[in-house]
Amino acid sequence: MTSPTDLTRLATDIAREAGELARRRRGEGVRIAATKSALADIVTAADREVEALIRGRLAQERPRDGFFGEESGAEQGSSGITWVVDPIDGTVNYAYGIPSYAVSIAAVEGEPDPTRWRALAAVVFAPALGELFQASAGEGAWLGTGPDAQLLAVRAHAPEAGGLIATGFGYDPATHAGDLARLTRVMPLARDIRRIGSAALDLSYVAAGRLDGYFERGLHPWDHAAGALIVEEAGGRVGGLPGGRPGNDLTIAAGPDLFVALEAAIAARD
Ligand code: LIP
Repeated sequence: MTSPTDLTRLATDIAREAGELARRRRGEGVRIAATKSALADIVTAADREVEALIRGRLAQERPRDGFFGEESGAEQGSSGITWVVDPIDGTVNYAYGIPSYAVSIAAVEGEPDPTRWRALAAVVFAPALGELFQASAGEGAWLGTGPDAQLLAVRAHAPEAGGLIATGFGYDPATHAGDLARLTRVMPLARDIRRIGSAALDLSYVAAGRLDGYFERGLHPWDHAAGALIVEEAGGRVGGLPGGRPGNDLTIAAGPDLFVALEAAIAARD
């Protein structure tokens, strides 16, 4: 059985290659290839090209593994391992020329179901920012690789000042009232709010102590698969609806103390 660190090493090599392709294509100009769930939910030609590169390299290196990607769908494997991939997380940032976008690659074992899988390896690479976050199950979470890598730890929560909390809003305007109501319930816990526009980077920043917490409704498995393992390996908690796993209904990530407060505030009803 391949070790989590071997899977992370492979994911790191592929993420670096994919991220450089994304960065190069950005410099050449971005073409919107289609819209998906709403007019604001775009996919660029680079999203599709980067995912094809990732999928091809994984098929070459590990042909028996499954694949679950944002742009090209899912394919069951026979090895018990599935790769969950967002080729460019933060697509709107990417299209607008904002550098906060990332290649997100996770390897999970078991059912390719986010409520049941166990994450083994995770890489979030932001090529325009030159930062790579990675984690292997049981081996901690790191910024960078090799001897210069920095071990990550979530920030200890100081409730008196409030937390620096990130969130996001769905592409569908019909969901905004609920998102804003949820934000209103969280504000008493916050010193301020950040809206970065990439769930993979939001989660990686919680792991790095750059954010105290993050919550968002409407994420897909490829948005949170890698970042969730990075948070957990940095000593944080990741969940969804009370007692649940992260998912489309809700994703919450924070240090242990703030996680409990966020979960309660979001679940509270007036
Ligand atoms: C994005 C997420 C972000 C969310 C956006 C979108 P994409 O993923 O990373 O947190 O607010 O609505 O879902 O579409 O750029 O891969």
